[in-house]
Amino acid sequence: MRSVFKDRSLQEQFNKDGYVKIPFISSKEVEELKSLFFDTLPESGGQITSEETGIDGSPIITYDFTFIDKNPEYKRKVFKIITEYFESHMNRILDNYRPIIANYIRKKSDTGEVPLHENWAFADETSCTTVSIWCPLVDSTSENGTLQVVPGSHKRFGQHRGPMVPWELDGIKEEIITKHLIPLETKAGDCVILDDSIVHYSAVNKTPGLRLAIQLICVPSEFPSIHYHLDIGNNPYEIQELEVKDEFYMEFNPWKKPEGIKVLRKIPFKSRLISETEFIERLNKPGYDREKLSLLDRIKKVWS
Ligand SMILES: O=C(O)CCC(=O)C(=O)O
Ligand SMILES: [Fe+2]
Repeated sequence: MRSVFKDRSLQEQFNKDGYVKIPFISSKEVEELKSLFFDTLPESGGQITSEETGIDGSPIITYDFTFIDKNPEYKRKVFKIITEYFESHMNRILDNYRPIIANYIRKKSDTGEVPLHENWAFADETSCTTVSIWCPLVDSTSENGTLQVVPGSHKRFGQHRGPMVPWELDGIKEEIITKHLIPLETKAGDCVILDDSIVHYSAVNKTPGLRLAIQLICVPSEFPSIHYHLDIGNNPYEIQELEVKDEFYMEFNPWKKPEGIKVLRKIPFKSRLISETEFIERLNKPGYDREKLSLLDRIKKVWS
């Protein structure tokens, strides 16, 4: 498997838990990035509302991410700002990655729950790992809705994830939220680097202050980025793996049907919900990235 980190002990910790927490940017950079958020906010086109997604029965959007802003120019600007500040730090820690999506994540008082989810898949996760660098710009605590994760849940569930692909953990979200998460309290300027396939969540900000954070999604430089799309109306039994340019994420509304994009392969799919018992069993088994390895190992054994 291609490595994520330059440092071996970070890599080992990440392999086991699916995330690491480390110092990232200086307090000066934190303050500048915070100011830049407010300076550019007037250019925001506002968030897509659940009615505007065009999906019947789409739940109310409780979270505030740059990614679902209606103005692509604003998204480009935020991407430029965040990557300028983060790139040298990213290069210091990660082993040759490139950023593809940048978000400011804003939680005003009494708002901002981010439902239990895994981030989408952005590359083939049997040969590499994509990560999110999550960096709060204010101290992030249980009270103001810090990031919470299920340790060791990376590469265990929902391998081909995309906005239109049903998620196998949908039926047990409440159980996971109440029993399996741990909050990662994080100082402003420190970061959590998480495997995009880790199961995570964050609660409402119960403090009067603003909880502001940044997320930068990064993929290995030599890998194309992909997007998994399920056209439920057309064929609910087939996920399309689309090869997309990084620019795709700037113009793209997650609920819109992607058009005119190369289909790399079609993956058979059957929607299925798993029980909490199966969730726990699979947490304790090797991930889908390992299955391929162990098969290879088995072949090697036969021939050695
Ligand atoms: O900022 C949060 O509370 C959630 C962040 C998140 O979902 C992510 O970085 O992938
Ligand atoms: Fe996330």
